[in-house]
Amino acid sequence: MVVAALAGVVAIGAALLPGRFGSGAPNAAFDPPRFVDEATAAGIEHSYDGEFTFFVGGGVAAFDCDDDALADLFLAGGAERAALYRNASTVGGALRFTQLPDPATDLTEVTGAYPLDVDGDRITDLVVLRVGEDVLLRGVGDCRFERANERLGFDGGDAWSAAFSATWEGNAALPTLAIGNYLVLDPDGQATFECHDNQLVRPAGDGDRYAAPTPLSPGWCSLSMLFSDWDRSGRRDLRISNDRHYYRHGEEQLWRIDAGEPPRLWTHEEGWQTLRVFGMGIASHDLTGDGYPEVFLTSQADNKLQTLTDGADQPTYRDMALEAGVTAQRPYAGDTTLPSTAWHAEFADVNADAFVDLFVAKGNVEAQADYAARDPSNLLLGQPDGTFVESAEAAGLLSFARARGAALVDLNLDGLLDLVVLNRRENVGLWRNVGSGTAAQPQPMGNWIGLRLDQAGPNHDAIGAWVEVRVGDRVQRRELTVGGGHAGGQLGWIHFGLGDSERADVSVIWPDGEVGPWLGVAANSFATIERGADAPDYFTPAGG
Ligand SMILES: [Ca+2]
Ligand SMILES: [Ca+2]
Ligand SMILES: [Ca+2]
Ligand SMILES: [Ca+2]
Repeated sequence: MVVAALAGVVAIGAALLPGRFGSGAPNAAFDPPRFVDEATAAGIEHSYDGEFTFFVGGGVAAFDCDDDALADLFLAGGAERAALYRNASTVGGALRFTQLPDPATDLTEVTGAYPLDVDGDRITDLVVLRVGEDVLLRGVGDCRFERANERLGFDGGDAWSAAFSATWEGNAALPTLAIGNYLVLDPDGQATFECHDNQLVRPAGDGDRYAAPTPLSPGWCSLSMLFSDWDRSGRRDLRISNDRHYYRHGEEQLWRIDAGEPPRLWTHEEGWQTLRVFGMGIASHDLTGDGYPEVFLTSQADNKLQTLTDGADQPTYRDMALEAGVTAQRPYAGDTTLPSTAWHAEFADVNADAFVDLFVAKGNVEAQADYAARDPSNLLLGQPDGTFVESAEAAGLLSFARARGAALVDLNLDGLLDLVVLNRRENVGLWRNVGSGTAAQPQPMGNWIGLRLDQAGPNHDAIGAWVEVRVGDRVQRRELTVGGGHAGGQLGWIHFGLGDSERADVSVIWPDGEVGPWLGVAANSFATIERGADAPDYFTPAGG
């Protein structure tokens, strides 16, 4: 039986294999890295709290708000105040954070937030999602923010919002924003059992203010949304994941977004197929190496991994979660006989072996007896054959706190991706990745690079670009997106693991489709790829 089962796994793995890798290409997965719990020591004391309207949400935004290259954190608080923490870690050292109290950012009723530079002034702003009015916070430097709804003509509405994505259409001065809403609230602010429409917020003409929102109707209780160039046409369509707990006739959605045209849903006649899940989070990554992103959808019980069935002519997907080993439908420890409840999901390479890994945040909604109460988050390590292996406990990440939002981000700029998790009613989980070493002596596992993109114009972070990183004849691809996950995202260094390779070749396909040259980038360095430049601009963190 064991031999037969193993043979089956090998056969499936071979079928998933993106291609034969040539000399110098990474060909072996590394062990799990070690994560050290540093939440309390780092000075963070924060949980996501509140009753029914805060059973969902709980997002983390990770981005640099004081221009020191270290990612700072904005944490949703639900019924309690949200909190902004400045990163005071030393490069390669223990994690340290300092709370920055400020009425502008310490908002209540916050479900999540996403960083992006909305007004193009090169200071990152924050779109804050709330039960009630959403707030656009304009960064003014040194981790200070000011409300900018009026200045930018942004109508934050009064709905229960928990999902967001953004894209730039054409040469617009401002990004197009999509806001995902959950249940309709009655006049007393109590939840009904009817799903609210979502909203598309586009710039008014060529101006620097927003037009009135366009409803994306019907809404089916959205908990994650993502603009992505799924067919590599240069057009970014809006995928929405919806919670079937509250709809009878709804489904997952893909809105076709053509610049200057009204949004419209892709139809079944055009190849979109009905899928009904308890949709909570979206993560996308090109796992099969064909240039098109696979889409991971979190849910209760089985999670989904969608891949295009017949290429990019139509949005027809099949589920490959089982063959890839990422259904993660039950806890690997804890209440192992009950189904899981999954929220934030994120692809990143935590052991830098050049095989991307997948983190899935899990936790009971509140006290749903049909689902696991002790439901630890997953760390699924990518393997050369395209499968994933559960490794959270070996990595030191076993926790039974009810996780919601999260971010895998290198918080101390040592090239090892650290992890922050926002929990319901319990303190934030914060883990420093020490590789194969210890807290006192971290030891890198694989080589890595951290990249930022820079182009002229309002979209200077080049959201919508694809970054290709080549080692040997194997290419990793990442689409730069704003959105997805569960109620939070990050903007900052784009991390790639390189395995044992001492360098990588990097090419950027810019948001307008222009293909940049292959540039050599030395391993274990941070570098900005500026559009038109013939070499990377290396950056050394202070004290690093
Ligand atoms: Ca910072
Ligand atoms: Ca800005
Ligand atoms: Ca990996
Ligand atoms: Ca780190």
